[in-house]
Amino acid sequence: MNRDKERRNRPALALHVPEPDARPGDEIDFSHIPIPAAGAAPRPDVSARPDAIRDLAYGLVRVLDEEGRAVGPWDPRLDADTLRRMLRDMMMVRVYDDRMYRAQRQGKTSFYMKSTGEEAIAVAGTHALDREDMTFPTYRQQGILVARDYPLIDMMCQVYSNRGDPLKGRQLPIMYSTKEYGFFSISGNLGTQYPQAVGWAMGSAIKGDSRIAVGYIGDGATAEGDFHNAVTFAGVYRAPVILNIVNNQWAISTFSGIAGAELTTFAARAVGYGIPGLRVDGNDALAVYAATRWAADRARSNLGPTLIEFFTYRVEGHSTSDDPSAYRPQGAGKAWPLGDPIERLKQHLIGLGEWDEERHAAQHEELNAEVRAAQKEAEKLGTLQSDPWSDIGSMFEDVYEDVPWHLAEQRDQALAEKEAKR
Ligand SMILES: Cc1ncc(C[n+]2csc(CCOP(=O)(O)OP(=O)(O)O)c2C)c(N)n1
Repeated sequence: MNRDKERRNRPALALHVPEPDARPGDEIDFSHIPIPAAGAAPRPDVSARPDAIRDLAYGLVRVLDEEGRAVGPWDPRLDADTLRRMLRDMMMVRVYDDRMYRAQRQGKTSFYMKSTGEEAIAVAGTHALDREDMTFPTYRQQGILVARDYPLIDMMCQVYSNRGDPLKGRQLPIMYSTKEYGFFSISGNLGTQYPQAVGWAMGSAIKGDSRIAVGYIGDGATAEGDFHNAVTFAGVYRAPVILNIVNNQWAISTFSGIAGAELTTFAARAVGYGIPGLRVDGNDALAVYAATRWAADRARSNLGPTLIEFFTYRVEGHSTSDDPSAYRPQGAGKAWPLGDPIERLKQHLIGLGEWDEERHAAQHEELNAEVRAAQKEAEKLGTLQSDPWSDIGSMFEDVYEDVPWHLAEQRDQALAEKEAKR
C-alpha cells in the first residue's frame, strides 16, 4: 500500500516520440540543417585508424561548392569523359524513371519506384567500383544497372512482367536481379541486403578472390536487426565490403527521426562498431565517387569495411502507391538545400568548359528517344495488363537441376487447374 502511494508521488514517466519539423501546410524550412562548406572535410589516408577519423562521421564530405567548382582534398580529379558519362547515366535514370512512372499510371504495370534526387548515389558510386564488384542494392539504385549498361529493354520487361521478363514474372516490378552485371536480387524484405553483402564479401575473402561487395540500406531500414548483425560481422572479420546508408530522410511516411536521426548521424553508427564512418553529400556526384573509391581502396587492401551515409532527400513519393502531400509540406524535395545532383554535375562540367546548355538539351532529347524506342520494343513482348508472363509452370523451375517428384506433382496440378478455368 505504502509503496503504491510512494510511486504515485513520483513524476509520471513519459516517452519521447519524434516528430518531423514540418507537416503538410507548414512552411518548408531546412535552415536548421548544418551544411559544412565544400572542401572543408579532411581526406585521411585509407589506412587511418577509425577512431582517429571519427569526425568524418559527424560532418559532411562535399566536393562541389555552390558555384559548381570542385574544391578540397576529396576532389577525385576525374577526366571530362568520365564526368560526362556520369552525367549521362544520371540523366538516363531520370528519363527512364519518368517513363516507367507514366507506364504505371497508364496501367501497364502495377507499381513503380523513382529515385529522383538520388541518381548520383547509385551512378557515381558504381563508376568508382570495378565492373566485377558485387552490389546488393535496394529498389532505389536502378542507376547501378544503367551505369553498367544493362539493357533498358530487359529492365522494362521486368517492370512489365511480360514474356521478355528475365525473372519470369516472379518478382515485383523494379525488383531486378542480374548476376552477370553484379546486381544481387532485390528483396522486398528490408534489411536483408546487408547480411548478404557481408556474407558475400567474406566468401570472396575466404576464396582469396579480389572482388569486393557493396551493400545498400535506407535510413528507415537501419532500424532493422539485420543492419546491426551485418555491421558486427563486417567489423569483426574485416570483411571487404562497403556499407552504404542512403539517408533520404523518409521511410514511406515515417521520418528518419524514428530510426534515430535525432540522436546522432547514421554514419556515426560506425563509431560503436569500430569501423570508419563517412557522412557524404549524396547530391554531389564527385563526393559520392571519392568516398566510394576511398572505401573500396580500404576494402581491397584488407583494411576492412567502411560505413557511408549518403545524406540526401527523397524528392518524390516513396512509390506509385504513396502520396507524400499527406505527411510533409508540398515542394519539400525541390527546396532541399543541397540541390539537384544532375544540375550540380552539369554546372560543374559547364564551368570546366566541357559542356553547355545546348549539348545538355540535345542529350536529354537523345536519351528520351532511346528510352521511348526501348519501351516500344519491350511492349511488343506485352505488359502486365495486355500480356503478362503466363507460364505458371515455370515457377517450379530454376531451384533444382531436376524438378523433384513432389514439385512436379504440384506443377501438374496447378497447370490442370489453370486449364480447367479456361
Ligand atoms: C522488413 C520490412 N518491413 C517493412 C516493410 C515495408 N516497407 C517497404 S519500403 C519501407 C520504407 C523503407 O524506408 P527506407 O529504408 O528509408 O528506404 P527508402 O524507401 O526511403 O529508400 C517500408 C517500411 C518491408 N518491405 N520490409
